[in-house]
Amino acid sequence: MAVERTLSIIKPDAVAKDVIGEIYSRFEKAGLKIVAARMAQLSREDAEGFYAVHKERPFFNDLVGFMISGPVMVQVLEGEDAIRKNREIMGATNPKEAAAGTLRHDYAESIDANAVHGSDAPETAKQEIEYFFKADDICSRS
Ligand code: RTP
Ligand code: MG
Repeated sequence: MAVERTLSIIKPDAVAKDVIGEIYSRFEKAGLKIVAARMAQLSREDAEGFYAVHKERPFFNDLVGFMISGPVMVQVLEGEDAIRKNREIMGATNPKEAAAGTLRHDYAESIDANAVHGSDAPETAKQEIEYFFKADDICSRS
């Protein structure tokens, strides 16, 4: 299985709950190494650009409003099968459907305030990493 990189965001709800450390611990225990990280207060423009793929969806405005409601923690995770593994650790989009032991089961309030984001495919991972980080800001650890 190839070593991959994926973009992860700890959303404003989970930052406000002070569970950054617990979420990082889940990543590390699963073999996902943090190779770049920064906290950011996204502007409306930043959030709209990041979620541009959802522009026509009915939840777009709420999603953008939520993502700018407080600081987020953005990180690049590196490891074998990192994209799929991170999605597995995150759990289903709707926390009511998320399996026990997943981040969204344990830390998310609702489908809007759902604690974490993770890239869903290699192409989106590449685009999303480039959205937040310059190549020089990422430290390879594999
Ligand atoms: P994410 O992109 O944040 O990792 O989440 P995801 O892949 O599991 O879900 P996606 O379909 O990409 O949707 C992005 C975010 O939009 C919000 N959402 N709300 N009210 C709704 O029906 C609805 N559907 C999606 C969620 O916060 C989701 O994480
Ligand atoms: Mg998504």
